[in-house]
Amino acid sequence: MGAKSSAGRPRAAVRTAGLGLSGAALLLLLSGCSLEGFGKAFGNFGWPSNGISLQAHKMYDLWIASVIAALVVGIFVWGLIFWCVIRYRKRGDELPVQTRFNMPMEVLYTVTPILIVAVLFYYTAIVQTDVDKLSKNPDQVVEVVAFKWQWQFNYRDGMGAEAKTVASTVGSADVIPLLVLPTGEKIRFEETSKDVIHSFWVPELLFKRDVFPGNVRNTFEVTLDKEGRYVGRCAELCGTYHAFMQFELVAVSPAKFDAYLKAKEGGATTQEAMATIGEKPYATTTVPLNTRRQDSSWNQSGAVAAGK
Ligand SMILES: [Cu+2]
Repeated sequence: MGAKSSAGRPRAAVRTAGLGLSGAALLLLLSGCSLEGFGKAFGNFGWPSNGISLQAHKMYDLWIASVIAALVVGIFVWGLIFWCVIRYRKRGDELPVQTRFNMPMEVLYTVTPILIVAVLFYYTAIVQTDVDKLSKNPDQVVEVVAFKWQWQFNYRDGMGAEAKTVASTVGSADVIPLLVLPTGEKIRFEETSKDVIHSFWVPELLFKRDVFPGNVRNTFEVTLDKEGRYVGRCAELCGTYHAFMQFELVAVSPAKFDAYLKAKEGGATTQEAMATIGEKPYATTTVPLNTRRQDSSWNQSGAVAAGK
């Protein structure tokens, strides 16, 4: 009897594992075999799906693939738990066989998690390296200058602090600065701050990087793949008017971008240059905050209590 049941147990475990794996494979198949299709079918598993850069899409894929790996392991473990609960449920008052020091099992449940973590680490390292990768010859170089409490964007003729600015846009309390950039090109950002630490953040890039004062020049690159207008913010609390530090990323076609930059180089203002490429001259995703405190904009408890 003993020999028969010990041969049956591993087979049942293998069967449960097989069921779990084929279930996960079936789900993937049904979702159209793409990570994006699978993710969309399940609400992207909480990951922002509105990325607008090649880097953002890679991060999305890593997340969905990690969740699938977790689900496969989860289904397998749930299967084992339920199998044990049913197969070894209490049948009498007799003490079951006590097993200890099962070497193969102990090796298995030590090696398996290490393998899983190693594989997840491997793909994370690949995607992270890719997101952080700097090309030798970026198509555009933009110097991001942060200051209390606005942004200046300098279009440069080369890389590094020694390169020259060919055109620039600066924000004010009244006008949100527009960061016009082309799609499909490698854009390199070089960040520097005039005062304290700020952080350049466009939510749709799924990326932000701190902007340091002094001789630290943080750099990163993105390749945009979706035209449109996206709000940008400062993501590092930098003082009283931190919330005023908004800008707008305007992703346009390379042809439009070239025309825009040419107009700027010719001395046009940002608004005039936007008009020449048929784009709205001011930000559309956000508006400057009202700096003047009035009853209507000063929403402290006093105004509320007064019924205004
Ligand atoms: Cu800031």
